[in-house]
Amino acid sequence: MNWELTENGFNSEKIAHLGNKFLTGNGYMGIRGTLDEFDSRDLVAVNLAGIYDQVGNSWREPLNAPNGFYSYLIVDGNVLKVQDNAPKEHFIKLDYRHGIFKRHTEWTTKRGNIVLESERFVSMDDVHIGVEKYKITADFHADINFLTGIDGDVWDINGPHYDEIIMDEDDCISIVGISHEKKYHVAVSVSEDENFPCEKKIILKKEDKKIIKSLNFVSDINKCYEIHRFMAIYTSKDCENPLDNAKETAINIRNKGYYELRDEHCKCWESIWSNSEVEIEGDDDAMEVLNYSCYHLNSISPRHTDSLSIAARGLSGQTYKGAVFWDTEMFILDFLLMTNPKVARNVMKYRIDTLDGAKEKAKSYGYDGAFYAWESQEGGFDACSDYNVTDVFTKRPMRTYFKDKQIHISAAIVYGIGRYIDLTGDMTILSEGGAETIIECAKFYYDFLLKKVSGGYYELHDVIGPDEYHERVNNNGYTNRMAKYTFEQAVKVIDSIDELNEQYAIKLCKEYNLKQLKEKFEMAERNIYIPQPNENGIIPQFDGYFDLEDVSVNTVRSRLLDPKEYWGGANGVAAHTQVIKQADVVTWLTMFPDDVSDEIKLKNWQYYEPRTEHGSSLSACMYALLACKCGMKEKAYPLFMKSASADLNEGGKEWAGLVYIGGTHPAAEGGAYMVAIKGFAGIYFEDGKIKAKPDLPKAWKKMRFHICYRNKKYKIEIEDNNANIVEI
Ligand code: IFM
Repeated sequence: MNWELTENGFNSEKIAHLGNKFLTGNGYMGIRGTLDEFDSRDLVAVNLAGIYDQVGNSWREPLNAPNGFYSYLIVDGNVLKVQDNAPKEHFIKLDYRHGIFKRHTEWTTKRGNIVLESERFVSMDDVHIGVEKYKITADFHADINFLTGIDGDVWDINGPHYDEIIMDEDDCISIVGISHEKKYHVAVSVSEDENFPCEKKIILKKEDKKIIKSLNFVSDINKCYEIHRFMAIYTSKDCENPLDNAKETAINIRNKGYYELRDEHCKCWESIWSNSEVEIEGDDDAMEVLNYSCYHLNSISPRHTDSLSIAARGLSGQTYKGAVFWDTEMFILDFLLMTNPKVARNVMKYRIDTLDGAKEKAKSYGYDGAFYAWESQEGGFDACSDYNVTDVFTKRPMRTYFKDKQIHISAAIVYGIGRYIDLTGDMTILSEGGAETIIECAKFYYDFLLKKVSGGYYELHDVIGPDEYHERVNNNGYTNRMAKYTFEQAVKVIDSIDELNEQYAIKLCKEYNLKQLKEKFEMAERNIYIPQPNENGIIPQFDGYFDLEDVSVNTVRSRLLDPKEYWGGANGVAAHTQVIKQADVVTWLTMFPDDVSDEIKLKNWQYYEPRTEHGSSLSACMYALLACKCGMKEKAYPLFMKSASADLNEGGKEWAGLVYIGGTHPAAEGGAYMVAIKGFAGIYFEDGKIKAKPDLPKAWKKMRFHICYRNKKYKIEIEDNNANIVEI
């Protein structure tokens, strides 16, 4: 399999897309696949995980660090930057087996040709470091100034976030940015090889927000000059004195040198792949897109801490406020559980540790229990604004209700904890706050319930389901089903209180009247209204759904007056129709396939798929998974490919007006993994065992992968739809 992506030529229109596609990351930071000479205008970002800042009334967003990989060439007085000086030859590559970004650019000048090659990575071995190697070769005696430095003029959506930029230079150069709201210090230091292979003159310049070293030399003909740079980043969330740490690290790693650091980094990637690589014989395209998806998930998995989650756009920038959505639990978690359960624990621990934020949010709406943030940041703060969309016609902010009404988010947390325990067998998470989290989420739904006196049912009104185009509906089937599941889980936890850590169990008994809560939850679980299939076998997505206009997605699209118009909300083109944004009933039936017969599953798939815009990258994988369950692998396959290619192909939504909304799509990538493993390979877990009912796409002759389950690792091979599962 080819573990390399290549993009030939330079096209300024592609800067945003390639920045995502060629991203490198290590869970602590992500560096967009941009060129050395790019700056904030080209969406350069060294995006940091889990550290946020707010300027004025704008959205709070994650911090981008000053860019320590900034460099460019001046040859014979001419600035060689691809944006301004068209290269003779140019390509970039991503080795996604090892997360190494490479560029090769050749310019022709009046006196001859000059080639710049570079290679960089952010280390998997030490998440605070990044290293870059440059090679400069000219076929004439070029008068070269190689300018390298740190660019503190950071790309922000709602910045600038650094009120103050401090520059420092001794054995290395450094910039410390001090953030506006929280006064976080973000320190970046860069050292370089001391053994430069020629006479050189170094001039240090500080211009505006950049600190730049100029290495000036005259090159020999066709001699290759190699320069290595060593970058370290620390923030005041990591340690007391980030500048000291960054400087010390940047100097220490220089002693190891580029190649040793690269070897250590590659070893870490090999070990990561020993759990997460998926081999598919007979379909190289599928194998490549799937492993490319795994590459992204591996690049953003937080391994360096034990309580941090994954943002909806990974580490590709500030889009979606760098916030954590239900994407993590419902789309990404299975990948983590099966390939790196420690990280799975970490992301669930983040939810447990942000329970207070969720309780605060519930309280602010007058509810009991825990209502998790729709867009969660530090401490569980909900970053989602009341006006999350701008109307294209009036240019006014539109009132949206994602934050107030997507109550299904709390159930996703409960589902995540349940799934974690099921696949790892690790009950300790319950005693570390997991039990309380589940109980508090159940309390929230209990308080939200409305009792229909006549029918004796309990209902959930005024909500938004996964299909965000229909706001403030009653009895969204997915939401009600997930609430029912939450009550079930809460009852289970209360029943197993004796299995928890003794001190923690005593605390819970003091805090709650568990007997009373259990009775309430049992009654709610029994009586919550779950929409049933109609005479045609179709489950209404919410009350009154079938009364809406039944038109095709294309008809709805043809009614748009502006291509960027929002389809949902009060006046959206889809709002009064049955056209939905993303899998909704289908998500429910995928999560709980035993709720209905196979015939009903199929009927619902067939009804809803043509009515789905797939306007969210989360949609395709859910349809693919249910298609697999309905024995329709041929329908599942293109949806699987679409999900796995979310970051490979151009054409995704990248801009909303002037706001960049692009970035990587971890949920689609996690979804693609689920389709391959749970869908085509048919892996499921029952009675403490891994079982499989494979139904591979026709071209897939063999499939090989490893999964972790209950503290053990298994090698799985599938051939002729037979699975061989061996513990290793
Ligand atoms: O969580 C999703 C949501 O379901 C659809 N809009 C984008 C969000 C982040 O991926």
